Amino acid sequence: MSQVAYVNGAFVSSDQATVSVYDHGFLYGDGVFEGIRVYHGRVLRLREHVARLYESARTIMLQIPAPPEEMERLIVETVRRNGLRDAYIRPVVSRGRGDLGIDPRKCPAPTIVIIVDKIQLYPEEAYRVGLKMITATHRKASADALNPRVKSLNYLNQIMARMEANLHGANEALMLNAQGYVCECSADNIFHVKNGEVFTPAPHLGILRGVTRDAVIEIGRDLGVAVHEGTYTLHDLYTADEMFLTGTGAELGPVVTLDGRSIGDGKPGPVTNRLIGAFRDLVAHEGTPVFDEASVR
Ligand code: PXG
Repeated sequence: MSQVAYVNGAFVSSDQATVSVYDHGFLYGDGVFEGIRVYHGRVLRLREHVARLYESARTIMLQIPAPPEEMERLIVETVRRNGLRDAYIRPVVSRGRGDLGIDPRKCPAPTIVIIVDKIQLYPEEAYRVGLKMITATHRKASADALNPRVKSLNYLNQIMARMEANLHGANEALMLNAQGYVCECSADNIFHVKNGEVFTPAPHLGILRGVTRDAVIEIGRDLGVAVHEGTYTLHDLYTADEMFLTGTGAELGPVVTLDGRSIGDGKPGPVTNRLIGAFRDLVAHEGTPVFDEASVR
């Protein structure tokens, strides 16, 4: 079914939505984006996602021609026009239309697109029995090449890793940084559990600082579980009791094998399941209401 998308000031049917072939987002991946979720008619952590969008844009010197409050309003309005109470939102801001050279000075106006649709990243079954993961040979781009903190339209590094996962019949690929430390998955953050404590790579190692990651750190601490942000190797992961990934699209997904090794007893573990339950509670109560009746439920 066709959805409503926002494109440069107009709401259009997503079937008919177009951007120029000269758009530098298309030609060079020059732009930034976000992935946001709507649960029960409320947008989860809208302010945090929009703040990250503007931070990504700032680093690549892309001036978004509207203040963040206006972007928040546009996002909510696009969801409202779609009428979906549970959905995935994809705001994209590209450098805009230019010529065939890379020079961004040739692009006078950014392109702003907001897409709203459904998303399911991994099969339902994977959440029940757990995800299979491999470590990619492709390393994360280092922060001095293309900082992973910037959620840019350049996803080829991560896509190369995901293709490795596909070739191995795995659901996801784990990525290491150039020094060999654990960073994150191709499109999700990674956590492991050992002796009842939770561990996740620190942002300075070169990861996208996920909004879901931050929410899980918060939830864990609220539950009285120790959560550490540090530097970990594959050995730490192979010998963990439990593992899970986090992302807006993926939510919390238990990981039960990594590089052919079972993690713990090879089943989603108790700490993971507890955090999944607490995350479900959080999305049932938090968020910016889209529809008038959303606060009533
Ligand atoms: N790391 C990377 C590299 C990501 O792209 C996350 C972590 C999780 O961040 P949030 O803020 O969502 O908790 C992401 C975001 C896909 C897909 O199709 C996934 C993302 C973005 C775009 C597409 O799998 N994940």
